[in-house]
This record gives sequence, C-alpha cells and structure tokens, in this order.
Amino acid sequence: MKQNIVEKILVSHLKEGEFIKGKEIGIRIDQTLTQDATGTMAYLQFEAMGLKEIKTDLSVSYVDHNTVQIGFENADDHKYLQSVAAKYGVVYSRPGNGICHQVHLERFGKPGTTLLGSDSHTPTGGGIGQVAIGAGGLDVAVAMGGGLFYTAAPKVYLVKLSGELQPWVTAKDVVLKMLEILSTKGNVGVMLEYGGPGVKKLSVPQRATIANMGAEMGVTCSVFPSDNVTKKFLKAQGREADWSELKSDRGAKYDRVIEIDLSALEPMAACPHSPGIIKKISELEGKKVDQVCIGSCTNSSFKDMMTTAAILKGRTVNPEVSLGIAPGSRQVLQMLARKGALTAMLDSGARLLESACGFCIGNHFSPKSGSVSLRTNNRNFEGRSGTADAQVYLVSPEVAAVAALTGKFTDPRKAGINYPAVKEPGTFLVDDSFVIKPADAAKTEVFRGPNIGEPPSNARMPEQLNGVAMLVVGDKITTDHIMPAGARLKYRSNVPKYAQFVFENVDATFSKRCLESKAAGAHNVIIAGESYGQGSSREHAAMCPMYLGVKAVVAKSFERIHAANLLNFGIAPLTFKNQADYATIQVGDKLTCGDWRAAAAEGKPVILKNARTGASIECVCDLSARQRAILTAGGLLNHTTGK
Ligand code: MIC
Ligand code: SF4
Repeated sequence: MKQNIVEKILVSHLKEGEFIKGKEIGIRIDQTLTQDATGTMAYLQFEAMGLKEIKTDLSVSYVDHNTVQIGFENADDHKYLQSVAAKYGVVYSRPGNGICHQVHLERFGKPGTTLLGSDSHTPTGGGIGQVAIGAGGLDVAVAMGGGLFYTAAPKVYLVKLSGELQPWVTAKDVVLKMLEILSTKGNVGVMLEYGGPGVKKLSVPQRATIANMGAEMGVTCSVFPSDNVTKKFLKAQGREADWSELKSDRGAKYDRVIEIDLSALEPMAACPHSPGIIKKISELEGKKVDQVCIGSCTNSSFKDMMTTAAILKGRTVNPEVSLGIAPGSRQVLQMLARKGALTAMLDSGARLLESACGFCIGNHFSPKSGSVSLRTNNRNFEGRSGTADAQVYLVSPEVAAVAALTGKFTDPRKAGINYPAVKEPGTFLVDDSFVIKPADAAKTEVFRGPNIGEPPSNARMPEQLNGVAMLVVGDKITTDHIMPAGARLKYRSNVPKYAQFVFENVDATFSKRCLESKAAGAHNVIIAGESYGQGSSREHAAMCPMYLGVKAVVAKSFERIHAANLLNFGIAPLTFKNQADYATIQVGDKLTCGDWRAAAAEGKPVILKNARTGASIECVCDLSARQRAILTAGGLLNHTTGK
C-alpha cells in the first residue's frame, strides 16, 4: 500500500487496534517531553502509579514556564523536577536553557519518531519530521512508563506548498494563512502533512513555526518530510547521525489537499481575541501599537532573532512602544551574544527577557490597560496576556520589529528598510551544559518542598447522576478561561489552592459554589457550546474541576486534548444529540440520570432529566471500551492502580 508520511510513522509504531480512520489506536512513544507547569503533576502521577523507571528512548523534563520565582513555589517545583528526573532516568533541562519546543528541536528531535509532550505545542517537532503530539501530563506519565498512547487513527490532509516566500513574508504568514483556511475549530482527528515543491525552500525552524501553530487549528499534529534541509540542520547541530529520510510514497492518498502558493502570501496578523481572526497587515496599517513582544516557542529561532536584530540595528525603538525580546533558547542567546546581535538589540532600546515562556503565558510583561500589543507567539485569547482589556495581535518577528520602530502597524515591505536575508548557520553553538543526564538513581533523594502536593484522588463514577448545572458557557471556551495561568501558574503543584481559581475570569463564584454543592452531595455539571477546551494541554483544567466535584461537561463539541483530560480525571465529556437542547438549560437546573454509570459502562446514550423543564436531554458519550473503563473507574489513575 502507498503510504503518506503520517501513516508511515503511525503504522510503524502501531501496537494496538487497526488503522481504520476514526477508530482508536495505541501507539508506542519513542520520546516524551514535559515542562514544569504540567510536569510536576505528571511526575507525581508517575510516582503514584508505582512506576520505577522510564521506558522510552528519551524523556526530557524542561523548566521554562514558571521561572519568575516570586516566592518559594517555583524554585521548589524546579528542585522536585530535577531530583525526580535523576531518580527515574529523565534528562533535565535547567531553567535558563530555553523553551521546551525550541530546545527539543535543536538538541533532541529525530525524524520518523513519535514524541508525546505535556504541552499543546509539542507538535513543533513536526518541523523535523516527528509525529509530535500534545497530551495531558497523565498520558505522558503513562507513556514514560512504557504504556501506549491512544488516539483516533487520523484523517490526513496534505498541505501542498509551491513557490517561495517573498522578502518580509515569513513562515508565520504561512501558518496564519492555514488558520484562515481551517479556522480554530472543527479539525479534531486531523493530522496535517506538508509537502510539495515549496517545502524545500523552508528551513527546519521555519517548518517548526508552521507545525507549532497547528495546535491553534486543533489538529493533532503537523508533519514535514525529512530531507536534505533536515539533514543540514541536524549536521549544523552536530547530530547528523539522527537524520533519516522521510517522504511519502508516490500516489499516497489524503483525505483533503490544500494548496498554498508561498509566492502569493502577504504579511498577516491574527487579531483579538482568537488566532483564527486573520487580516493582512496592509488592512491594519497605521493603527497605534503600545507594546511589542518577540519570542515564544513559535518564533524565537536563531534566524528570527538575527533578523530582529538586523532590523533594529542602528535604529531606536519608538518612544511610545515597550519592546521585549526573549530568545528561545540558551543556544540562540549565546549565538546572538557572540555575533554582536544582542548589542544591536540593547542599543535600540529593547528590553531583554529570559529565554522562557514569560510574556506568552502572561507570567510577566503584561501590557497596559486597553493597549495594543503585537506578539510573535501563538495565542491571543482574551486576558491571556495578564491584562483583561488588552488587544493582542499575533504577527511575525519582522512585522513586530518594524512596528516597534514606527509605533504603528506598518507593512514592512513599505517601511524603507532593506530586507535582512539572514541565512541559517552552517554550525550552531553546541553547549549542553544546562542539560543534566540522569544520575545514580539509588543515591538520589526526591526533594519535596512545601509547594509539592499530592495528585488529588477521585471516587468511582457514581451509579446515578444527581447533577446541578453550575455554569453555562458559550462557544470556544479555552483552557485559559477554565484554568487561568499567568499570575496563578505558581499553584500548579497545589491543587486545592489552584482550584480556587477555576473559571475565575468567567464567574468568580464558580469554585466556591461548586465546593458548597459538592458538600451538599450534588454532582456538578458544566454546560458549554462548540469547541470546548481549546488551547493548552493543561490537565489542571480537568483535575481542578474534578476536585470541585464536577462529574460531567455537556457541550456541543470538544477539542481533543481537553476531552482526553476530562476522561483521565473521571469527568464525562458528553455531547448534545440535539444541539438545540443547549439553550434549554439554565444555571441551577437539576439534571439527573438514573442509570448514569451503567449507560456509560455500556456505551449507551445518556438521558439527562431536567427537573425544571421536565425535558429529557439525550447526550452522546462516544467512547471506546478502554475509555469507558477509565471513566467508570473515576479516572485513569484509579484505572491504572486498580482502585
Ligand atoms: C500554553 O501555551 O497555554 C501552555 C502554558 O504552554 C500550555 C501548557 C500549560 O498550561 O502548562 C499548553 O500549551 O499546553
Ligand atoms: Fe511556552 Fe507560550 Fe509556547 Fe506555551 S505557547 S510553550 S507558554 S512559549
């Protein structure tokens, strides 16, 4: 059979199930990555499952999200992560070494392999030819212990690239175009494969930028071929031995073909408050800009940063603009320093930020009230920057750097600046001294400071649902709405504390009301519209609601990672059979189901009775036998430990 690249990788890793579109398959995971904000819980759950050592080819624990260190919490987490990594055989990337996806691409990603990461932008690895998938920490913990990762056999779309990017038009504009075509919803169960003659004109970091923002479309991953460009990149990283060729067979089949002529693209922006609201920069020209942030796992490669430096060199940041730059990794930072590019940035008036997630997750550098912030990252959800009424636009580093000089949206092609055509280096500076290899396990004590809690436990699924609708929300609710990060991020290892902030910016009374209703013996239910759970892989958006006694989310549709996380924490992800039923439910409605557990266990429709309206609401609980067993056990931890 002629195979495309996605099929080649998945079929060679298939351990359970048949490769039939939409059906669940279990695949072997070669590599895993975790980051600190999801990692502490992932390793606590690894320990709680009684696992003793990692069984993957490589597992890396990164520290990049929580590096602000106000108070002891972050530092406690870092030490726990370092010691637990040493104990179980995980490689530890120290704070300061850079953003997980950027560093993994530089130092570890290997064509043709599978990578599972507890971060939704793990698909960045697709730039180097990995099937790289984001998941909740518990799924990653299972994979670290040698367990399979379960996902639906995907539909595969081919994105056929032709032509060549013109000056000032970038990889970011390619993926913004893709977001215009596919939007941010309706793509669950899809994997993208990039191909066509345009691919060989894109470097590995450019491919990674494109693969990175597949997460915003809700596709499971995006994969590029592994070709001579990949080989050159790996050689420049001193890793030529990791290269292998990866291409689709002639005549391979796809479920859909999308064609993009790179030569015809223009500089673009995603507008507030969704990565799917796309406009051309030429349509936004002249709009005042207050803040510019360049960095993140989407756009902070060596070339992105050198281009930024070349644009800023000999010029001064507009007095009305605050410019922050966060090079993506220590490698990039060290190379910028040696090439004098840091000097150009600093001389221009840029503020140098740590090589970490920082501004992207609203952990610092929040813009002023009501301001316009141009950022090179991948998400502009309302309030994510830390400023509720800020207008965040997502753009390329080129557009961002030019706007930092002019103080307004400016089509960079008309800014009167010569295009700095920066080349990929023949050799990267390789210094892995911030990467710590696992030590002697027997001599390692796991450090547990006061910020390190226990993973919360859950009871078995109740036989009957005695539900109350605690919240009714609309479409496209993101995990940033459900479980805010930013200033709250430091409580990731302390679930009772973090749970106080569930839906904080949607309904500040939610957490308290849920705890009261739970204490009164009720089961809490959330009602939602389409595409519930967009964005992050943070399993706290399921774990903390579980702690608050949430037993079901009834939605018009779900995003993949969040639906899996809900199941892992024993919360039923139900969809309305008739979407019109959504509008009939109000906060406070009593929703009951007599055969709740039995229906879930047997995969039958779940009928909820609304006591106020008298209506019977039919819900679909479309799960595999494996998933039904997890749900009825009260979650994956109970299921795995046999509780
Ligand atoms: C994000 O970009 O939203 C994050 C922060 O990286 C999350 C992970 C997290 O919440 O810890 C993600 O993308 O999965
Ligand atoms: Fe970090 Fe932002 Fe990338 Fe998430 S999207 S991994 S917060 S840089």
